[in-house]
Amino acid sequence: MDYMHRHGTLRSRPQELAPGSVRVVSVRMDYWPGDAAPAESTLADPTLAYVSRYALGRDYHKVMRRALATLAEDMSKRIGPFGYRVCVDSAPVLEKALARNAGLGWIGKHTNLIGRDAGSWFFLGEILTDLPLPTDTPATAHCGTCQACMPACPTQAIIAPYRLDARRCIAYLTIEHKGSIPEEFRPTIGNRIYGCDDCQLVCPWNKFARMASHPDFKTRNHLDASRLTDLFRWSEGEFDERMRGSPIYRIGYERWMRNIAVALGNAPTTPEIIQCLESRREHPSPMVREHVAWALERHRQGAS
Ligand code: B12
Ligand code: SF4
Ligand code: SF4
Repeated sequence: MDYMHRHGTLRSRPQELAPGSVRVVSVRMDYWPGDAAPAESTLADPTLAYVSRYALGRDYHKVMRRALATLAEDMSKRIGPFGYRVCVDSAPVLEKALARNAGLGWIGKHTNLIGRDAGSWFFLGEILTDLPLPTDTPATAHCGTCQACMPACPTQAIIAPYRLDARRCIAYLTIEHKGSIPEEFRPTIGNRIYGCDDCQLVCPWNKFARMASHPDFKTRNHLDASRLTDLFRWSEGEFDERMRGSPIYRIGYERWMRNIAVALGNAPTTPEIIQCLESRREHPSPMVREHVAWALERHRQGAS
């Protein structure tokens, strides 16, 4: 995530990103897929792959950017042309701080934004504009004495309330991190092959979360409850074909195989799992080979 450094002060000064901007229109878009198998049941079965709820459907960057562009066009039809720039997950924008100041919610102890009426299963996006729109009142915080997310984190990444050590977070380790996953974290990753939701699953405010209404967030490719062995058998061509249009496509086949190898190392020792891992022992990628060897060694030692 060296891009965070590179952007310097741009992160706190959106007007440098889109010259002339004086306001940010901050928006939420719900992504919880109502059609998916319950998160808890997939997490509880170590032979299944757990994919973070936000990544079960199509890539939100495209979906949300399109929706924001439509919103900006609608606004210009009503009020005439104005200057704007649409952002979704753009590295140089502090999206949660902006959303809090726009009144959309508060930053919870797990460091995600929570809305009283929406929980936290939503994405954030912005329209930076030169329109001098009226401003909203920042949201107040409502974690209170609750700390449920902190002990729920499998890798103890929430090192203090409101403080995340990103290097420990499974979302970082399985999505952003390019190299070998540090061995100390592999057992605690469990069956989470892409991202992690545990800190949000325990958050009491998510009883107010809403289902995604956008059809692009419907579950694709049975990613809500696929068998690890089935996914590990995909060729690179199958990965490209099935994951095109998904946020998972961004990590590429090698990291995908690395992550599944770790989960297979944490799965119960069965002839099918051993055979599946053995079939990748000579994988062309040294990184995949190393994770496969680790997984096989775990089974040999009876650690799973
Ligand atoms: C880097 C990043 C990550 C990193 C680090 C996460 C983190 N908590 O910072 C990793 C890879 C670990 C990650 C994981 C996830 N991420 Co992420 N991530 C981002 C990204 C690109 C930047 C966040 C960032 O800048 N962090 C650095 C710290 C310093 O900033 P901050 O936490 O945003 O907030 C602090 C600052 O705002 C500061 N602050 C307040 N005012 C000011 C003023 C100034 C001048 C400054 C300097 C600072 C400051 O105080 C805040 C509290 O510490 C954002 C998109 C974006 N552009 O914002 C998405 C984003 C935060 N991620 C998102 C999601 C969905 C996730 C995951 C849930 C994905 C998953 N299921 O696997 C997990 C959640 C993990 C967790 N518990 O946070 C969503 C969150 C939506 C929400 N409801 O909050 C975002 C907003 C993407 C989006 N467009 O929707 N993510
Ligand atoms: S996403 Fe998972 S690993 Fe990251 S802080 Fe939340 S519970 Fe911990
Ligand atoms: S689980 Fe509790 S402490 Fe953590 S973010 Fe939710 S309300 Fe706040």
